Amino acid sequence: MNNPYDTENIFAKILRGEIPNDTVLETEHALAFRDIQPQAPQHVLVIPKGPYVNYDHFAHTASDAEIVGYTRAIGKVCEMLGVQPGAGGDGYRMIANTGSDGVQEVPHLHIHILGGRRLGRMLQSKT
Ligand code: DGP
Repeated sequence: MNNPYDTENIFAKILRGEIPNDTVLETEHALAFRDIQPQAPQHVLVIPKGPYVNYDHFAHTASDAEIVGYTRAIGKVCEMLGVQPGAGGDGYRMIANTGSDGVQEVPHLHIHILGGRRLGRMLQSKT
């Protein structure tokens, strides 16, 4: 599996503090910040701090501590945004666009958490 990581991608620059961001949460293994082009009232990106291109790269090569830390950070962000259905929220959508078919613009793993409105069907029914 070949997942070359571009250290000049925009999220790498955010992690290095070279570009500002609207931070929601920072932990040992993750950073969450508001998307610059929000598509819902709540639109937060959660990224691991390590150099992972996409989720399958992360799942195959990250340490257990990174995987747990990243996953817990995603859960914490959902809690902070008040979108958890089990805690009175109205729900949310998690998206990880990956590669060319997934129309991934930034080659550093990021999960979008979107909420605050009805988001419609996941995909238009084209096959
Ligand atoms: P995608 O790779 O297609 O999942 O989308 C990348 C997202 O990243 C897109 O919603 C816009 C967002 N984005 C791109 N550049 C920046 C930036 O410099 N700051 C922030 N906060 N978000 C960005």
